[in-house]
Amino acid sequence: RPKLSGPELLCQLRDKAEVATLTSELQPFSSLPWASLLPSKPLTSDLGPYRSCAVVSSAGSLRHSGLGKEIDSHDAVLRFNTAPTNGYEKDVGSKTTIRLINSQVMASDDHRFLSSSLYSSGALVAWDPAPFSADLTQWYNRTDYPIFIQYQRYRRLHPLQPFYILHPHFEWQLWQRIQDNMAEPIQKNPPSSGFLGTVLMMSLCDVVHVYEFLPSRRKTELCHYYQRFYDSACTLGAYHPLLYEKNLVKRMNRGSDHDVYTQGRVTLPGFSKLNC
Ligand code: NCC
Repeated sequence: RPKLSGPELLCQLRDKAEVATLTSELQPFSSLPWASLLPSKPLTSDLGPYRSCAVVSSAGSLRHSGLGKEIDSHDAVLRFNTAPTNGYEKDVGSKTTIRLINSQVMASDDHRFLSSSLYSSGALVAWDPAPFSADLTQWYNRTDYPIFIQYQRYRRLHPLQPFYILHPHFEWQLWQRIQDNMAEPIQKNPPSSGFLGTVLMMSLCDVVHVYEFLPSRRKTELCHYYQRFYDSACTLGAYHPLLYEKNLVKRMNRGSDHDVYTQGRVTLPGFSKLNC
């Protein structure tokens, strides 16, 4: 199979990995008593389009980056899971437009998902590692973590905050893009939040800057910028096909290698700006 060029990869992603979220109209959710807690419209019709967007990985290499001002200068900023801004503004900024969280974060008592103010700014988007190509009913009856129970609780406590759930089809479509572009078989686990969020923003923004997904010269074993925990698997991946995701992002990068080296910054075009 011929190796796709950066522009070809971008077009393939645009055409074969469509961001979708659950809506109150969608079966089997529409027949559940709590269906009305789900948004009536998909995320892509409610949010954006934005001109410029920043995706802030949670990598330890953001520490001492001084990228905060640059990150906040974007029209929209996406952050992940429990990544804080308080106390880290100089390196990661303070604006949060969207927070993408995995179902583990919603379920664990440690993260105080229902009560912590960490989750209250911007829109929330949650996802759960659904079984590969399972239908929605199968997934609903056997989620990895109790995403739907926690979703209902959160929505009742914070009814005004926009809150979406990613359609598992999107996870596996993206996974398939990764697999089809790699010579070897990759593990059958969904992409990391980092890759899901990057493609989500490419669907909403004219231009996307991703920070410290491809590590800069600050590359470190420190897992997160906000925690004293060291593990190189955070950057290279274990459960998620992270290394392969990074390989694809590197191929699609329209910025310079120097930008990656000094700022940890990748520049990706929004899907609406592509000429395929
Ligand atoms: O660590 P995590 O990811 O929350 O990081 C968000 C995204 O940033 C990118 N990243 C992070 C650290 C690093 N050194 N390099 C990076 O490139 C990755 O793209 C990552 O996706 C997740 O993807 O949801 C993940 O979540 C954590 C954990 O569940 C949450 O942080 C909540 O505590 C997972 N860790 C564990 O399960 C122990 C992680 O595997 C994936």
